[in-house]
Amino acid sequence: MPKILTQSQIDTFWRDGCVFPIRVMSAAQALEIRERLEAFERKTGGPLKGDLRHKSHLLFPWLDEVVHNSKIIDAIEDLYGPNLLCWSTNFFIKEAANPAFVSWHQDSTYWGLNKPDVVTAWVALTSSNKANGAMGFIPGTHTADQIPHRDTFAKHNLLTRGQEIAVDVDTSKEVTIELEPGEISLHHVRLVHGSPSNPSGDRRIGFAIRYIPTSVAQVAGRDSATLVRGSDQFHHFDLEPRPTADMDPEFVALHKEITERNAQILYRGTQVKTYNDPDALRDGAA
Ligand SMILES: O=C(O)CCC(=O)C(=O)O
Repeated sequence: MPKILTQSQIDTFWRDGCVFPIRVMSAAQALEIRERLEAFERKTGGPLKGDLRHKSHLLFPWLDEVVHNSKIIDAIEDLYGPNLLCWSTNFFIKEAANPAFVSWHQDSTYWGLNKPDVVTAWVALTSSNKANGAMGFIPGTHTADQIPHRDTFAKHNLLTRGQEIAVDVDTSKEVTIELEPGEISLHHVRLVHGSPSNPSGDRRIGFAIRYIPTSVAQVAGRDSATLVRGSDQFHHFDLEPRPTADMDPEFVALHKEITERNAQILYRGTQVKTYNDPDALRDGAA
């Protein structure tokens, strides 16, 4: 018996590689999270940058709460069973009238995980729609194996390496994921997806949470994750503690160590590392 998804939503996920919209909090709760983010940004003088955009749930309890949101985790359990880790989180912030975009890609390309049992809950903290650079995907492409990608390091590409699929993508089949604040989409790690820039007058903010069953392992180095449900009998990841205060110095140090280690994984085989560049606005999705 599924916990929150209907059988039809579960079937859609496995058939298309993506299911949406699923409401996991009210619009007012999503707005409150946006306000907390923007209060921090006002205090620190501008948009969240560099490694602060990654694994931010280790720095802010109000994001740790989103990662542990029971409706989200129920949905992940409906797909991947009761023992679950949050492997990572990434903010995808597209500023108003800004050229930032996300090229067509599969998340699995550089993550170093040993199997494609990985699902992203993309949490809309603002509306996300055709007018402000919503994500689009090509249904069914998650059933393909890993597709070759090329690194472009394109200036406005939000991905770590500006990587893009090295073959033609049949965009005639594209489906746009339109979401209201407080809704999520769930997408498979092998799904071909991307998003255009945001020409609108407001920011488009998504918080992407990457969940795995505890049986998944990292093959490209030591790694850590947060246990969000059940128990971990595999011990493939160091288990992360939960923050109780914003930017707690102990957690800031831990977060730095973890994101530096993750950068080694994401950028293996290349000299360029924009992930930890304090001025980078990249989101490091793959
Ligand atoms: O936020 C976007 O537009 C793209 C997000 C993405 O690529 C991802 O969550 O994997």
